[in-house]
Amino acid sequence: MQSVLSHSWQTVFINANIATMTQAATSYGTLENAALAIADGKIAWLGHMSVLPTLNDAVEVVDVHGMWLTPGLIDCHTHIVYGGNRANEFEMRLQGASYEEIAESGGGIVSTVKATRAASEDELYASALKRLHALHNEGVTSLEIKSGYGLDLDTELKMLRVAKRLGQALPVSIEKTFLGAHALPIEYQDDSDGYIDLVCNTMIPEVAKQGLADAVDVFCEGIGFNIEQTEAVFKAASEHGIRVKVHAEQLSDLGGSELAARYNALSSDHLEYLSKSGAKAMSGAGMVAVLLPGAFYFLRETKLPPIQTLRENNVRMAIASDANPGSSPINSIQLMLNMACTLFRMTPNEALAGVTCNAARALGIDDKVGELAIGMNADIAMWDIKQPAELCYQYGVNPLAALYKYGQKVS
Ligand code: DI6
Ligand code: FE
Repeated sequence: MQSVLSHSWQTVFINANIATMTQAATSYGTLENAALAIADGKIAWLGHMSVLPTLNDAVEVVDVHGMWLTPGLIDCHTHIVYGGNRANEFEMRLQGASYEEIAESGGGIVSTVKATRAASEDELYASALKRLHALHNEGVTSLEIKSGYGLDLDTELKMLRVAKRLGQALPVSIEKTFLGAHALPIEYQDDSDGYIDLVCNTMIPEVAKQGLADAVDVFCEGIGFNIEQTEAVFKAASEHGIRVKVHAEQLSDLGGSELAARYNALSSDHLEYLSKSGAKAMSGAGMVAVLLPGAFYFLRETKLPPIQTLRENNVRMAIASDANPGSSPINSIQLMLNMACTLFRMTPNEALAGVTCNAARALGIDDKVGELAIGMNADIAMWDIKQPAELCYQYGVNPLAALYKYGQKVS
């Protein structure tokens, strides 16, 4: 894309170090001692200070004094809209019960479903807004939110409306994902195929009609839905022109990622139990592997996702919070950066790509965000750090110095 001429620039950051995170780049796509210009909410120019054109008086010049600019961070997998919490199950797990045992005895996702159905739209909005604030304060400018704690049409729609409203409350772009096939509601306890029928033939058409979903997701797992049911949901979504993604290979290997690859899925998420053939299929389909270190940590999982196999197969890796009440009650993207490195042994460069360019790709929005390049939205985080690895290395002191959305300073 052609750069915009300097006479139309609104803001220029000077004396900046820039981690552009461009897909092809290694080492953060670093540009040191650089400048970046914004026009019409987009990045109009970036390059070394030595080649910065002469600026006219109308341009706002921000001297960054050597701080680092990165793309605004992207959390590409969250469940932040829900009622109640599951601190009681946390205590049960500390007394020895497993996540699967709790789910099988009527706790788990189903208990959050009860609380979410009972909550008003305003209550759901208020509790989710706090979680969104926490993520935004750490530099998040784009976020995915899933439904899936309603499991009936009205509550699923209610959750998606709340997700949409959250995007109007804060300067964060929200991608909405319909996850009706998250768990089996009690009404359908002995009829999982009947529930999948409802998801495919009633819920997806209505969600599509109301334009409330950018993607459709399925929990493909022993305690979720089997391969045939997952495929039925993928088919219904595809018929309505909605891209799919999957929670797969989290607790066992059912082959959900390979199935998803056949449906041109955006991503497959979790993946601790992903096989080599699953990784190959994902690579062939250009899918993103979304890794969720918060769930790995909170469930005290010991089986690592096959990072080296993903690397060898050139599968792009994203990192997300999976913020949810059951398996990752952690609303922090900065902690995920740290955990991706400490728990998964990813490099800081991979971790940062995981919350920028690769997260954007996992959401199908990589033509707009996730990289600092000419023509991309000016969603930019400014960090008071000396080198990008600090974003992964230290946790607890927030190094965010400023945040810009569409070129406007928002914090
Ligand atoms: N996998 C997860 O990690 C979340 N959903 C899913 O399918 C957990 C949701 C929960 O336990 O409430
Ligand atoms: Fe999840």
